[in-house]
Amino acid sequence: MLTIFSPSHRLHHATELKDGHIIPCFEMPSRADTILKRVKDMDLGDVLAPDRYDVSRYTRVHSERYVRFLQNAWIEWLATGSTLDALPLVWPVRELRHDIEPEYIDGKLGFYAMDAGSAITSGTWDAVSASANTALTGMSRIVQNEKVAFALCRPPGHHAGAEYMGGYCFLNNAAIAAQGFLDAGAKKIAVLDVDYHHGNGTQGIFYHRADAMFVSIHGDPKTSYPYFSGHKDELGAGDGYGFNHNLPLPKGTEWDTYGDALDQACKKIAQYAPDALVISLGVDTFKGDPISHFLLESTDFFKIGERLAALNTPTLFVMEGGYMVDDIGVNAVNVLLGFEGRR
Ligand code: 6XA
Ligand code: ZN
Repeated sequence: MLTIFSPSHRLHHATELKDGHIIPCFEMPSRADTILKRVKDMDLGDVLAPDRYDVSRYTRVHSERYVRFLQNAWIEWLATGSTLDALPLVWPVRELRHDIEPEYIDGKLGFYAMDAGSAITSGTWDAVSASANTALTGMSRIVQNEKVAFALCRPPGHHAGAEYMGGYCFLNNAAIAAQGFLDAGAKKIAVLDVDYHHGNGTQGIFYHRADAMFVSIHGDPKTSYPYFSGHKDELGAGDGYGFNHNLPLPKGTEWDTYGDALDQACKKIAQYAPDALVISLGVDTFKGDPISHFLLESTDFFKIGERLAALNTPTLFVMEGGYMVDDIGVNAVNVLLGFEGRR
């Protein structure tokens, strides 16, 4: 299996607010480097650098003004005299105005963010554009007849919506790649999100559409981040009604329950019969993950890959979350080895 990887991911190295402290983000550069090392140690296949793509590929799923904001935010932040990470402090909730984009960077940060978990730093744009290009390159290889590819994206993307960042995500790599498949001629595409956290951004991007099915297995939002999406009754709207499926599971879920949910998800996807499948691959479902609450073992990740392979559909894996840095390489690559029938 081909892996696409860019060292530019290291340009994004941010902080986050946790328990009243500003700490280095759990979403840190060593994550992707650990996975890459495991890809090489296990001889998964060739590792390629991403091709370059125009921002017009990103604005197929994000608004132009949001992408412009991401490109300019760091310069605007520096102009205020700040030198530390740019974090939002105020949000347009409920009855507050969100029809006028603020002109000042503090306002823009809140306007374009769902949380304070996605600090912008000097290298953020270069890293997130390389990450989106990583997913697009994997997509393009599959269009050129590769059966499967692994886009080792970092930063992740599934919380990023059409017009907002959040949860360590800026550009929605999986959605950009899914749209890329459609633009290259696919009629139907499915995105299956197996990260511990609901992929609210991907859901939102495709919520009104029938040409993209979104299916997600995740921690129940009643008790897990992102709290405000991922319930069972979110089934899509308008033309998209019936093409969105959420399978929330309680904290403490182990393989047996997880495997049943995965079977249900695979059944939905098989019925839809997409031309290609994008997997939002989070391995924060691991029992040792520091910020998540499922209890999968490292060997369970092989089984995820085996079940996905049985769908017999061209498949692009797009890396999302997973924070137990020592084990993340083993767990992510176990999914890919399982897909290839290697254990
Ligand atoms: C709050 C936790 C964000 C979760 C990020 C994640 N800062 N998403 O793993 O998949
Ligand atoms: Zn996650």
